[in-house]
Amino acid sequence: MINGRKVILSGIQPSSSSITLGNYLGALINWVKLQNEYDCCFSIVDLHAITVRQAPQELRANCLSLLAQYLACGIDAQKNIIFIQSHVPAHAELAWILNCYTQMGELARMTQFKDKSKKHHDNINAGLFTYPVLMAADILLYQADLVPVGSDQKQHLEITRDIAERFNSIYGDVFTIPDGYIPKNAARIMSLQDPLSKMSKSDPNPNGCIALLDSPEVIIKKIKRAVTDSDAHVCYGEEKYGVNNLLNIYCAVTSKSIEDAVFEFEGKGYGDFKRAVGEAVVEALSPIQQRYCDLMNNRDYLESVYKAGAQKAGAVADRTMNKVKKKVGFIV
Ligand code: ATP
Ligand code: LTN
Repeated sequence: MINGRKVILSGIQPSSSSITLGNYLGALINWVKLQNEYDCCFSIVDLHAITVRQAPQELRANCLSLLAQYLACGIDAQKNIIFIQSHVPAHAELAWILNCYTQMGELARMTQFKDKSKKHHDNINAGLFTYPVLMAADILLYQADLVPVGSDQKQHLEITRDIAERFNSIYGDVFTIPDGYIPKNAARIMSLQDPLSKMSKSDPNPNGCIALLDSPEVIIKKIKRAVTDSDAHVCYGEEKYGVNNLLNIYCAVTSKSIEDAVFEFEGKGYGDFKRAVGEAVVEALSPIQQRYCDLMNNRDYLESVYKAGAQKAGAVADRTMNKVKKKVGFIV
């Protein structure tokens, strides 16, 4: 609780110039829904992003752009704490302490570590390995009750709970034990080119992923080229991974149920279906893109948002940090 209200914390890595439709539907769209009921902290997790090599100029630009994307999607800078992770030193500080309460074996089981080590076999750094501990620090610093994320983050939430419970069992009630908030339909949006793998910001094949900032023409084209199957029947089914994914996207952006969507496309081919999905995505993203352009023309405003965010987040984080340091036995 921050002001007697339950707390939410979540974050996205500034690892690309635009977030994906997966990030939007899996995470951000829920942040917007939850911001009226909870005290929310939304972070741009740049410390996490450097577990993969980033060009400095691009990282700086991506952070500012991601902030504008948060705001353009409807995150309210007055109601919420929006901040850049590296602006609050307590994240790195608590991550170090929690590293000493986390087992190598626990971290070695993380599927994201295994996936990313395969993708970046020339840079399997220690940060990539301890990435979940930093995420645990992000969450526990703010005593978050709820963490809205896509289903790929389930395992990281479990290890966060384990670390918090272990720490509490030694030192008493220091950390709130957080729960995940994972959407039903859009928990895992898949690549349009390989519907067996997750749509991801850092996918080298741009056709697999729809960026929030893609133009209407590009969105329509990418969906038209999306991998489906030879069955030509719009329905939800086993092994119809591509069609299932498009149905999930369609339902998430239009708020329709899967049954209604299947009924709507009865007797229609994949061409009509893909056109409708493309148009629905364009309609959902266009107003966001317009707001994004306006915000990017107002750098002073963006700067004022992240500066105020750093101050507010820092104050909350320092309270937890003080408690932790005393419990561990540091002189404070
Ligand atoms: P990267 O490609 O750099 O690893 P990413 O696109 O996987 O990044 P993150 O910044 O790691 O995205 O994740 C931000 C949020 O978006 C997390 O809550 C994550 O669960 C969610 N998310 C990411 N990809 C998807 C997806 N394909 N479907 C649903 N949610 C997703
Ligand atoms: N690990 C997440 C990004 C992330 C996060 C967080 C999400 C870092 N810190 C705190 C929720 C809460 C990812 O890789 N998608």
